[in-house]
Amino acid sequence: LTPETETTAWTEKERALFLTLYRSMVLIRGFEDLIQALFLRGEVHGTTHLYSGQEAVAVGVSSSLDDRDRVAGTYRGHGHALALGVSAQELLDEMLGRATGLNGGRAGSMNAASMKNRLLGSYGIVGGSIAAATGAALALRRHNGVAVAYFGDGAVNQGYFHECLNFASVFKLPVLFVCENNLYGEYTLSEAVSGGPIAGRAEAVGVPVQVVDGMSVWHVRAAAIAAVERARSGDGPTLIEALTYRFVGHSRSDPARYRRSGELEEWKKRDPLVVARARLEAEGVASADIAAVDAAVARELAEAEARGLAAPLPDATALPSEFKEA
Ligand SMILES: Cc1ncc(C[n+]2csc(CCOP(=O)(O)OP(=O)(O)O)c2C)c(N)n1
Ligand SMILES: [Mg+2]
Repeated sequence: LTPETETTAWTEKERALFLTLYRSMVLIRGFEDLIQALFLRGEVHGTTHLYSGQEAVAVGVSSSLDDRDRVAGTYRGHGHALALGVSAQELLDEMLGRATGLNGGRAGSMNAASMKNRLLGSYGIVGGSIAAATGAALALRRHNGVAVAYFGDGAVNQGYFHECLNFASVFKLPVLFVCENNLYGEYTLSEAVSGGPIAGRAEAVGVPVQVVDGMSVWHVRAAAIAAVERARSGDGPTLIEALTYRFVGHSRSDPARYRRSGELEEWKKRDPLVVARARLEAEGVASADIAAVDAAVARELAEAEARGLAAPLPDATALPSEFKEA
């Protein structure tokens, strides 16, 4: 894998693609900052689990997928959704509980789903995404599609993880098991509650593992491309363990005081946006082009905020369409 600072003589097409990936990461970061601000103003109800710091994982993986594929995200799922092309407006309206939201304002932060964007759901049950993707893979293999499950380092101690990896391995299902290892499950260091490394668990049931730098969209993308190719060729699942870090607490009420001293600062040096900007610049992408992306995203989010806050609330007395008789 190429360190971000090395130049590899990108083609014009690559330049455009990589600037798009950068834009997607900037959008996720800006979206999460906006959600946090709106939450503090009492505009976002329920809870939120922000994706800040982990952007390179969803963006790198999504860049390896196409229309045949499906994704199961987690409650930390705003990034999973945006990386698949869900519009910031629809997702924001959903968080604001508006009728114009992705799911009519009824899913909120933790349950967003979008079949048109290949997102099966954002699973609030830890490990639930693993089961959903494994099941989806049974159907997808008929169409040469691939299923992706995002889950955290905490989820590898769930029964789902062991059962599904074994099942997918035996039946050679086309699944990418993407473990976002951000070191913590809620307020607990995963190391303190896990009897052995994550990779060993997958390898024990015949699932190969790629451990990647989860702060580099290029490292994640390269691993995902290889895993997708393996899955589509009928060779079975891969576990991608992306080493990453969340820059904020677990959820809205967590000040993250359990962090070890200096830990956040160390990881911020590998902020996926900083890493990506450095690489883009090293490849000769003009600073002005990068700044233009930043400005365009800021505009998009400001407009989305104004529109979202003005959007109508759902009719609380109307039955959601799924309860109506056909
Ligand atoms: C089955 C189940 N058990 C417990 C919880 C409570 N819970 C929510 S998030 C979380 C931590 C999960 O950590 P990890 O898998 O590392 O994901 P991260 O939040 O770090 O992305 C727990 C225990 C839950 N939602 N579902
Ligand atoms: Mg975790």
